[in-house]
Amino acid sequence: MIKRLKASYMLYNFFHRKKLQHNARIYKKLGLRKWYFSPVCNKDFEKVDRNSIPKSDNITTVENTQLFNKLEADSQKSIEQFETQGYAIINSYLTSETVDAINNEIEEMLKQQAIDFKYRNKIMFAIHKSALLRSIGEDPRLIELLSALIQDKIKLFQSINFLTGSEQKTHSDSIHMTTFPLGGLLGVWIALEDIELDNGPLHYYPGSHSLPYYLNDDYDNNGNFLLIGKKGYTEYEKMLEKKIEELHIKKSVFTAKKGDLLIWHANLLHGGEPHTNKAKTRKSMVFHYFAVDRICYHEITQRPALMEY
Ligand SMILES: O=C(O)CCC(=O)C(=O)O
Repeated sequence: MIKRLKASYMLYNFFHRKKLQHNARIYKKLGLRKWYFSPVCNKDFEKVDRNSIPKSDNITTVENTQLFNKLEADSQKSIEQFETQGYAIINSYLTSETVDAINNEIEEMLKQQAIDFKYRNKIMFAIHKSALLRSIGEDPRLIELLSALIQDKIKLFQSINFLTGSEQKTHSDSIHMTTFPLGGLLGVWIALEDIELDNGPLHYYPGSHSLPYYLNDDYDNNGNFLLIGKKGYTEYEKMLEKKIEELHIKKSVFTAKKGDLLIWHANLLHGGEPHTNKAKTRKSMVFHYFAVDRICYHEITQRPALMEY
């Protein structure tokens, strides 16, 4: 019950004013009567015109970005179909040496207990501990390409490192990391070793980003004035499973080579396949980016997102 109390999140947020100024500025611009520490969810924006938040100016086109122009034709082609497919793959984005350096860094940080696993097998926010990881997530050429893909200025929000398959059921990141207007998030997934069918590859549903954004409303998880919704996360997963079945959409599996990178759209349905061969690891890294000129929050828990500046 305590975990559902909006007041407990508000108290926590109250002491993180600086990291919540980003949203507060936009609330003010929109005339929303909301404190920086208040709960926030999609319902708050029902009456707000999405065009009242202009997109960032001066964002170059994908074809004019430095990274795009250095890529092989197959990766360029994949990036060009991002808008229709909701994902793009860049083959051999990182060199084998860079990937080895990342894996060594993770191993060393685990040994030093500078980082640890959360939610079973996720190493969260290692970018806060490693300049190397942060420099990869914040590589200006990658940032430029990602910004061009959504024609909005973006900023690295979090990293997740895995040594084993996530085995996470199909979801859209927009239930976890949401924006107003919707769509201001990108995920970047990097294979830190070869990943095959038996060590839990990433899966995704091409084109699924064009489906509606399924949010708290869609599985009766809005809660009330005092409490966030009471439906467990498995209820969300079940709702999506049903939608996928009804819609007959087709799954793809990303069997990746060490250093390959996949970008997903804020609403692309994706997850992790079963990791059946436990003799193997599944080393990978995810970066999530928020569009800086949007309200950034967590729909499922109705918390504003704490942004590092
Ligand atoms: O790496 C995976 O298997 C899935 C990761 C994922 O779904 C996510 O970070 O949103």
